[in-house]
Amino acid sequence: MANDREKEGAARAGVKLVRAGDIVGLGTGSTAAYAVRFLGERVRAGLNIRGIPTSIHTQELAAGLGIPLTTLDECPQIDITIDGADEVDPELRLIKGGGGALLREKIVASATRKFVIIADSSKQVSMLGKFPVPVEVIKFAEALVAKKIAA
Ligand code: A5P
Repeated sequence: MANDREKEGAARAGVKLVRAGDIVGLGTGSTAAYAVRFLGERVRAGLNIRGIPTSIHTQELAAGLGIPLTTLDECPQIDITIDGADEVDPELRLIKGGGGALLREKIVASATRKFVIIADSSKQVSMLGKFPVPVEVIKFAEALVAKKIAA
């Protein structure tokens, strides 16, 4: 419950950074979902932005809230991305991808000018690693990646 209030507060603060005309990367997970909902409120109040979702789940949520969506093909430069994290250390290093959207999240992050992470205090750790590090592998590279990880 307290974590939910923190997620909500972080999401509100993140969404305040979005400006008219921005292409916005939309993260995945329960914290990012708060941000998508707040962004939907701003869009319904007249804010002109387009979103690029990092998962099907976020795509459906955003579309249902009336947020106009676009693609990396149309807009290869993203102005701001708002996303959650699984762990954050004091140097602001992250573990991400626990929600199953790692590949798209990394692609969107790499195309983003401003990357905003929103997280509640349960995500703060002194050292990364309690949360398992997610690895997402395409079928083509499966055997090779398994071998490299084992090594
Ligand atoms: C999605 O793949 C992750 O990177 C999420 O951002 C992460 O799992 C955080 O999710 P919650 O906000 O639900 O904790």
